[in-house]
Amino acid sequence: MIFDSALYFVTDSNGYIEDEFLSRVEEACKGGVTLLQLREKDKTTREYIKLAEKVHGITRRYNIPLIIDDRVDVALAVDAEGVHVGRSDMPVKTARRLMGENKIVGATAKTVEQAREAYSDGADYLGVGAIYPTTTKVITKLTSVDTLKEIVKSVPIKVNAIGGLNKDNIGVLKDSGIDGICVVSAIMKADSPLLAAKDLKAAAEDLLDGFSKRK
Ligand code: TZP
Ligand code: MG
Repeated sequence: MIFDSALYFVTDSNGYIEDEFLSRVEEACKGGVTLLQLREKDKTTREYIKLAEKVHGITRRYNIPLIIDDRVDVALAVDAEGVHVGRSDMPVKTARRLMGENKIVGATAKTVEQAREAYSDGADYLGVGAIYPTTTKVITKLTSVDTLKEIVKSVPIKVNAIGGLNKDNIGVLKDSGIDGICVVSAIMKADSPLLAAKDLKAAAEDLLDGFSKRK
């Protein structure tokens, strides 16, 4: 599936009542997000599916592919456009087999070796980070921009940077060869997710201008 990962918004519903969460998701879509991941860590399977159906209703209206974090079963249940698997989730190979060739499978990679393995196992894109320390609840280590650049050079699939990124600090990624940025709080916690997404989109386009090699 062809997709644009320039501005990849990873959601976090923590601290929001559902209506507020969904309206923030919609604002972000309106603001120009190109890819959206629903990332839920504490929901039951039933709750995850219910929320994913609602989010998919929104993303479909904006033609934005929906990626489900961690859970192939939830992705299949709501016919999401893809799934993202981390290092302790289902192996990329298995996720690819279950999702089929026409869905997006994303993977986390923190080293060149992990990146090569994810690519050969069938991943369509890699999330690499954390580039900066993050306030989002996640178990992660920092990945240097040098490692990010090595990863970009070592695989022919899209690579997105993640972790503590905002419109004022993504300059370090200039000429890194990445295909896009992933953000959680820069949009999720913004006063206006719509304006935040707009600003980030412009900043990302500026950053990626001329060198995104895998469109
Ligand atoms: N993986 C590495 S860092 C991170 C994830 C899921 C969280 C990024 O969140 P934020 O708020 O954009 O720093
Ligand atoms: Mg995961």
